Amino acid sequence: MKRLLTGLQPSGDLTIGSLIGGIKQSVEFQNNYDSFIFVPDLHAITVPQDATLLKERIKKNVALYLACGIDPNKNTIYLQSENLYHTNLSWVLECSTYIGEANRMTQYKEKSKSRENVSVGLFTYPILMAADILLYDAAYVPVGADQKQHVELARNLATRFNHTHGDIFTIPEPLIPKIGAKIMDLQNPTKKMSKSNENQKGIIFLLDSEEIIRKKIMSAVTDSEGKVYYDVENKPGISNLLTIYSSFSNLSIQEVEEKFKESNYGNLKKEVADLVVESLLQIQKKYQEFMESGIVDEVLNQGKEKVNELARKKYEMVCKSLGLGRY
Ligand code: ATP
Ligand code: LTN
Repeated sequence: MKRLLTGLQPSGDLTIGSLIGGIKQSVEFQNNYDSFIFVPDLHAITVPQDATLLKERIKKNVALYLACGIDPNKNTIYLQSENLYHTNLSWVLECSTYIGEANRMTQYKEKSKSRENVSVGLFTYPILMAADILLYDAAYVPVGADQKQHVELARNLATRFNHTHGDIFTIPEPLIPKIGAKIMDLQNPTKKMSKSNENQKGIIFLLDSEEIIRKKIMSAVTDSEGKVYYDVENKPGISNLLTIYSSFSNLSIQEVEEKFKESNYGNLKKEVADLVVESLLQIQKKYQEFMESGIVDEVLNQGKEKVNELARKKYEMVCKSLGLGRY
């Protein structure tokens, strides 16, 4: 069975963007692939984090994965920092990454623009991501559109390494959702909804209360035309709402457009809010149950043991091919 792997940074609370771009695809494919889902906590510290909050978020994220439908019997679930081979392999890959290709990563350019003291870790983060993927021979990596370039870097690094050192790594492919590859900020619909945005009014977090979700959706920025149809370029706000509805209802964009073609913006927003509230309240109920049970530690312990063993084998192959150590 081919392997599928993804991770969601605990750098902020998870949003409906994280659900649609990352988790939903893993849930859909968990019956068909050997699925791995992990918490890339080392990625989160590429920017400063509060230790207490980070620790809480790591547990919350795992409980949220489960609440969103990730089945612990069908998935290997683990923390990146509990497997030292991720950073070991990352170093090896850094040594075969060209400065030029690392410099081309657009997310780094974006994220470093708005900060003063940019860490080297933020710059090398895509290489650690490549290690996360290549360590386990993942064939497919479900991610939102913003992560496509990083998966492409992982492909290039794997291809280069294999070319020089033998057939060591599987070449991974990104799986980008057909609908919802980029959920936009409700207040600024030309910008990705991102959990680390300063202004939280445009972001729907998975754990937002019903009242907050409704408020955020009802005050989403739209346009003045008054007609509901899908046109990302000229109607980014309305198109985003249609996309959100489509992702939560599993209807196609055309079906959603048809459903709302006679609606005014107020009605559309209300229906989107109803659907999002219904879905998130169900997730939140399950989330509470998982947080209160001991299941999070249980699945993480199992995952830790399994992935350390797999990673050790792969890392030894890598070392051997490079002449490192005494293999
Ligand atoms: P940050 O802003 O801190 O970088 P993020 O919100 O972009 O975080 P994650 O939550 O770590 O990112 O992303 C998890 C997965 O969800 C990734 O595959 C990412 O591409 C996807 N994702 C995140 N936000 C969106 C979005 N707005 N639309 C679609 N996919 C998204
Ligand atoms: N960089 C990703 C999170 C991430 C990831 C990964 C996703 C880290 N390692 C490996 C898929 C596979 C993000 O910021 N969303």
